This record gives sequence, C-alpha cells and structure tokens, in this order.
Amino acid sequence: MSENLGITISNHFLLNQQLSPGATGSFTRLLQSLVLACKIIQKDVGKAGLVDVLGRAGKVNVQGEEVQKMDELANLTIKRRLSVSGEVCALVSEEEADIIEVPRQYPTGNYVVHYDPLDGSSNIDANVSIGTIFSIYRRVTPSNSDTNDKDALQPGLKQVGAGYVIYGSSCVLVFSTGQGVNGFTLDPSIGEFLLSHPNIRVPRRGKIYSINEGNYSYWDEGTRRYIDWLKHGYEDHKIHYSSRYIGSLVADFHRNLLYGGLFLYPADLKDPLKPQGKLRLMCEANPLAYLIEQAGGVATTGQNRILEIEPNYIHQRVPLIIGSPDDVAIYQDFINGRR
Ligand code: P6P
Repeated sequence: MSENLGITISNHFLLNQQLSPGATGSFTRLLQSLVLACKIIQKDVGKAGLVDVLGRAGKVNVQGEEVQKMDELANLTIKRRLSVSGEVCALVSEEEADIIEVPRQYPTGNYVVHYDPLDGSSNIDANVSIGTIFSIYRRVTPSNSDTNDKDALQPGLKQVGAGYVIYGSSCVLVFSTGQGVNGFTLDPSIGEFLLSHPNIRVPRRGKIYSINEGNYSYWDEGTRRYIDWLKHGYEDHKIHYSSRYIGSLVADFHRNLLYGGLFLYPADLKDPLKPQGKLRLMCEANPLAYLIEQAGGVATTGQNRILEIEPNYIHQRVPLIIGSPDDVAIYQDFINGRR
C-alpha cells in the first residue's frame, strides 16, 4: 500500500505549507472551511434524487442561466461556511451579481474567494458528474478598510490557491497552492479526504479533445480547421483522437488532466451577448489555468495566457483552451495561421 494513502488533506497541507516561515494557520483554517462546505454539498448531491432538491428553482441568475435548486443550496452552503470562518474579507459567487460582503457579526480575514458552487448543474437531473470550483486570493487593500473591486479583480497569477471538487462516482478534491497539484478522495466511511493522486502531472500530449461540436458553425476558421485536422488528419498526425464532452467543465477537465488532451470552449458567435464564449474568467478559467500550469500544462484564450488577463468585471467571460502543452501549441499554430 502506498505510503501516501491515509494522509488527510489537513495532514498533507500542514506538512507542506505550515513549514513555510510566518505561517499563521489562517490559510489552513480557510481550506478546512472550504472542505467542510464541499462535504456538505456532496451529502446533498448524493441524495438529490430522494429529496426535493432536484430541478429548477424557477429563477435566472446573473449569468442568464436557469438556477437549479442545488445551485442555490450549494451557493448558500459555501457562503455560510466561509463567512463564519473568519478568514475571508469578500466572496464572489458565479450565482450572485455582486461581491458578497462578510456579515458584520463575523470577523473578517485576508482572503478573497471566487467560486462556482455547482458547475455543470444543468446535468444534475441526469446524474452526470458536477463540481465546485474555487479560486483564492490575498486581499490587496489594507485589512482595516472595506474590501473593494481591487481585492476581487486580480489577475490569475495572483492566486494563492485554487481547486475543484468533482461529485462523481467518487468525490475527489484537486488542489494546489503553487507547489504542484494533489488529489484527495473522500472516504465516506470516515468523512475524510485522503491523498489519492499525489503530484498530478498532465501528459505532454493526449488523444482526447473536448468541445461542443454543435457550435461548429459559430467558431472562428482556425478552430474549425484544427478540429477537422484532429478528425481527418490521421495521415498527418498518426493519432486516433477521441472526442469526449460531458458538458460539465469540472468532469471534462478532470479527465483530461489525468489522461491528457485538450478542452476547448472558444469564442463563438452563437450568442451576441457572449462574444467571448461562455466560461467565466474568475471562477472557472483562472482556477483551472492555475491547476493546469502547476501540472505542466497550458491555458490560453488562443491569443493570451489566461493567468495574465487583467480582469475588468467579476463575471467576465473568456475563451478557454486548456490541457496538454503540445496539443495547445498545435491549436495555436492553427488559429495563428502557422498551419
Ligand atoms: P455548452 C455548464 O453550464 C458549463 O458552464 C460548463 O460546466 C460546461 O463545460 C459548459 O457550460 C457547457 O456548455 O454550451 O457546451 O452546453
């Protein structure tokens, strides 16, 4: 049995983080609050078919998307656990229009957390894997002042931690604080996340591409030529690529992180209100870009490195091409006219 198994996320974090000089335990407490929130969401998602938490909540969120009852429950769970942690000064949820201030009755801390409480939630009724994505920054305004946009609108390079939890055949938390990427699987019999995927590295090249081909006619010409090359260019690349697209970003990303390959949600002209594509920079692209770079991969809009984008709006959308470095490089050759 690997000597790594049996290590809880708290053990692993304390062993790897608290050895750093000046560590106060504040980030550990924040992480523990996030982990507790995700355990609660896993419980709720796990019994969604049995209690009245499936289906639509009968409202539309700031993204213009149908809110699922589980979206609301997951959002409330994370908001509550992080607000009482005493470690955050502001929260930004994919489900809420504005920056969420910590209620005055709770102490505030020095971290800002962006999160998508339940990504892929439209798949809940079909029991498809869904997930929570989170992105952690240090505040940049003085700790004795009110937080403002400066704290919430930082480029992805400033993240001090990022991760996701995938609620699937098992519940897996994948996380990084800049010293590599590690995966922890929830052992429901003891309620602990145990180290199961130490030091995840994405293969340099894969055989999987993930994209919604229903949007083919809305893509730019370079993206269309690249996808055509993957499908019809065997004589050139000698690889039998597979198309795998679940329609749940966390699940598609997690598979490609482990197996290698490329996930693409390029800008498309399908919705003139979303010319930069569908995915959100702060709570989807940035945390996954942080993870993929920590695992040896690449994340780009096609033109720009995701982590270097200076955000101007908390719900800003960006094109996202993310995965194995050699696959991303070939895609960029196509869209920049080098192929
Ligand atoms: P489409 C889910 O709503 C989500 O935000 C991501 O999880 C997923 O990758 C994407 O949208 C799917 O979008 O347009 O292909 O249905």
